Amino acid sequence: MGDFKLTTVEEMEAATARLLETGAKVGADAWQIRVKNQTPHCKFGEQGICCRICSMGPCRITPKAPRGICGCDAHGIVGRNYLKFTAGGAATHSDHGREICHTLHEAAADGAYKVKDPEKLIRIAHEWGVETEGKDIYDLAHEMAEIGLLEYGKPFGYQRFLDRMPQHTKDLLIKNEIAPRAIDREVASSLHMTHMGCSSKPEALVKQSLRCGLCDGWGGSMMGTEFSDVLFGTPKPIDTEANLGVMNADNVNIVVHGHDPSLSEMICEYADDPEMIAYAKEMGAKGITVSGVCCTSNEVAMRRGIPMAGNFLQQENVVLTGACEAIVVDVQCIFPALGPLSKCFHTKFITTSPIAQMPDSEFIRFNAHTAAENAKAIVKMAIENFKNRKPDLVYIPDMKQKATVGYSVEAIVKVLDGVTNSQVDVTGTTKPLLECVTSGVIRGAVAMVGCNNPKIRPDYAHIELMKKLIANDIIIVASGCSAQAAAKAGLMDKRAKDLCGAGLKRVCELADIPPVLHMGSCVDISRMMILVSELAKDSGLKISQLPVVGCAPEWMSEKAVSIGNYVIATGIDTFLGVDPYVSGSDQMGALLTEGTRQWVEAAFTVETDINKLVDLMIERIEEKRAAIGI
Ligand code: MSK
Repeated sequence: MGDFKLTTVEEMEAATARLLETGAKVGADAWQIRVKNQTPHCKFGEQGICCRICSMGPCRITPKAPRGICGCDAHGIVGRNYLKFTAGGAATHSDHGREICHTLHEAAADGAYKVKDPEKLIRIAHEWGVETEGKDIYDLAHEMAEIGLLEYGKPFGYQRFLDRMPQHTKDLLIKNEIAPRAIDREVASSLHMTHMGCSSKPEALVKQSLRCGLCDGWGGSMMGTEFSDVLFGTPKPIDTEANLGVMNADNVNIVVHGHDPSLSEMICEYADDPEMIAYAKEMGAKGITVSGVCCTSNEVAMRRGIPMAGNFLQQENVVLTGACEAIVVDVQCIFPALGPLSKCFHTKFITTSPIAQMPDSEFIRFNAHTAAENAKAIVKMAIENFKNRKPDLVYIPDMKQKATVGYSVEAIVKVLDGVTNSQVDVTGTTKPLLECVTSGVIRGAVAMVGCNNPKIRPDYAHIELMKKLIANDIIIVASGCSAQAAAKAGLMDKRAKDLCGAGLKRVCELADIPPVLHMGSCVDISRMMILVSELAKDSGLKISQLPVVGCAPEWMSEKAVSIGNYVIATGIDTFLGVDPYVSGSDQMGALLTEGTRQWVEAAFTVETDINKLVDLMIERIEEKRAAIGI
């Protein structure tokens, strides 16, 4: 292994503690302080048994008051809260996908946005039955963008991408009235069902949660991913670095944060412009470093190798380094705390979307028409802010790891072509991967996703679970902040193969891959759905029979609940390390952890003890192997 060593959670915590000392000097607030102020949490909220959907309450369920004023019991209240949570997440991801459709609609040969992967656009057009022969690629892009936008409000039919599912999965969803219709309809129907005096039957609420989640994963998110690839390129393996040490004290540091790549792609473009670099030098810096936080970071890391400064609970740390000239955000997972925190330093906190407007920020409204000039203005603003840095506040932890990222489905299929012993040509399919699984060289796969949550020691669950899984020859595909936790620790360095069991290590060597494959951002969990669908089709098995599970050990957002719903509705058992506020209803608990199997052949497992969680996953993978006789 040479000098390779994982970065430990303890080392990351020590770096954070040092940064918090700087924060204390300047009177900065921090999430660590706010967590203390907010605990213990409200027990009613934690159990999901507080209802405030009408103004007769708020009602809270207790042994003495088992029903709300309207007569709704705990099961109905927990169920409605769960569905609302899902609808919030599905709306958020899908609106991101809608923005990408609009960006595609703006693409032009001489414009800021171009079509970088025309083959993919043509492939999707063929899937959707759109004539491509003799069409200008930009005319086709605009036509496809419009068809995509209609998926949000079409009056009839299901989401087009359901045709990518194995027939069995699609039939099951249609039969059980879970197949998602228009995206906006599923979100609106969910809010209709949870209105006072509508659904209070847990089965109905859980079924709609699954359907609403599916309109995200197989609708809005999938379009977000696919059309981002068309616009910015389908990811291929690329080297980058991760953790706060990627920031450079000599350079102007611009940190991009959020989710939508339309903005960050442009920022990266201009930060690389020789004219801008010369301007930075004129202002006393040696250059410009762009790094990222959260899923915007995943997007630009996968396509450009832009380094990842950190994940969700590290967003304040980038400002606390005192070396951040601008933190530029688009949408989702952005702490409003960044406004007041930036005021303690010289940092410019720049919001850019009407969807995410925050106090104490500078708002530069970003849109596809003015993308180039907006991005240029932001980069200039950051450069001009370099002189305002206070050198005595600058401390960048010397902590970073190498990572190889960019494993789209296309890239995974390509890199694994080399590991087959097959006599027949199986290149371009998932069959080489299946061979590794059926022979037992790889025992199975885990899709690790989701956020950080102060309820779990940050990154600890992600990293410890991954270490144990790879040691047991279980390959990991990761996205979102889970992927960044892996990269920060060093698990996306190819040398991490030495931490694997003998089988997975051999595969990593043959395919020249790390044992944890970075599949992208939160919307890119749709890539994982495509991969399992291909595995099922190539093996002749049902998705639910594959030795594959999902896991979100530190999740926190509504989007994560929506994701969880579509992952189980696709047929994949999913393991959560944080309870989704359903402990107040045994009926809801039973439905989510077992009852959904009758409709979608998969369910959740909730286990807050991380050691037990990983053992349960390994057990489930081995059970699935035994059931299909491998
Ligand atoms: S950014 S949703 S904290 S994974 Fe996609 Fe990370 Fe969770 Fe946001």
